[in-house]
Amino acid sequence: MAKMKAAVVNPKVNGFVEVVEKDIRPLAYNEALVEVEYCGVCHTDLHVASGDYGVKEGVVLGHEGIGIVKQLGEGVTALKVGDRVSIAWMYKACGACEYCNTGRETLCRSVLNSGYTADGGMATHCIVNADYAVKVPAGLDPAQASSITCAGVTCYKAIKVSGVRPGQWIAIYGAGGLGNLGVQYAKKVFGAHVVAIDINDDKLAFAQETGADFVINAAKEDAAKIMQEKCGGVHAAVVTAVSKAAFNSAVDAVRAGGRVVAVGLPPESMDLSIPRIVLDGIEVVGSLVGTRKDLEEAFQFGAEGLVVPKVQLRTLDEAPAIFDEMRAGKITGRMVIDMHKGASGCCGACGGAGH
Ligand code: 8ID
Ligand code: ZN
Repeated sequence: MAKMKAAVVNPKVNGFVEVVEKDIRPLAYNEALVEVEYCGVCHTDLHVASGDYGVKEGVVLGHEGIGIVKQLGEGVTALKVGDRVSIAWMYKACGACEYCNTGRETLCRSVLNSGYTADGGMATHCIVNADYAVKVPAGLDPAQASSITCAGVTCYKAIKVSGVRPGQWIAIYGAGGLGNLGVQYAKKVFGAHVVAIDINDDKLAFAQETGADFVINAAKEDAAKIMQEKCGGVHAAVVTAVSKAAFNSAVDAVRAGGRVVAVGLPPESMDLSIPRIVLDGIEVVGSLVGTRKDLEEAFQFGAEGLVVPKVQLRTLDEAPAIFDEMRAGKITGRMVIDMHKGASGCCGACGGAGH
């Protein structure tokens, strides 16, 4: 049986992630084998590895994968060998329920998620369901496409859900892997005015460079108060920060009738003042990644150069170190594993530098 190298969850090792060799299982009906080129490390991978949503020992992490189709299983019509495709959080849905049939497929009750309930893309190889692997458009750099596969599309969709219109104000809480792309989509695609809020000055400096109209360090200042003073409260807020303090602040930062879109996944509860919600007509709504169509759209804006993910390439062997850096809040932009960089079992022709 052919083998692959993969970053898997192991609660017993330091960082809860280890790189192992695994068998590549045979393809089932409508599946394809993808040779992974790049896979970004999302904070959700850190939540999964840390057991925040239950113990997932042995699962291959990763849902920001990009790779090339190498082999087709029986029945595949949607893909051909050589296609460049994504391995996104939505590994596969049922395709038949009320959610799948009403444009809300990410909410399908029998969905499988890459790197959580299905083996994901943080590996040299990954098996995908052909109908759920979204093609990467020509002209989009595959390493940058990896970041759009989760971070980009999640923010793109959340801004759609926020209902913000051109010329209105939106707050993006958390300027990390997701948030810096949220700033770019909000500004360049939706035509909104953008406030970026974080607790780290480096991430805020980057948010400012990529289009934020102004930034606030929530560790030093009262973000909601500043937004109420400077722009009369924002029309919408997208919260990607991994802290309930940011969710609470967002409710205070929006103007009457404003909408708070919850995206970050800290495993805790937020406070909601009932009079604030009722008297000011505030809406709080969750948003989960994006549909295949959302991803196609989010990719296209990347291909057109409107949104440019900041990626730093690393090796698969560095996966445990990347998780430590993310836990310590040290990453600006996205760490992306280049499966060919320093890969053992690589053809050698590139000297480990990548193909
Ligand atoms: O579909 C979804 N809803 C979805 C998709 C992908 C990721 C949700 N997520 C979730 C992840 O599971 C995670 O909980 O979004 C969250 C952010 O993911 P990320 O952007 O990949 O994480 P990051 O790069 O570590 O960035 C987090 C940022 O939050 C800031 C940090 O400084 C960092 O820049 N932050 C924190 I922690 N506390 C803050 C606070 N109180 C804060 N920013 C502002 N205020
Ligand atoms: Zn993610």
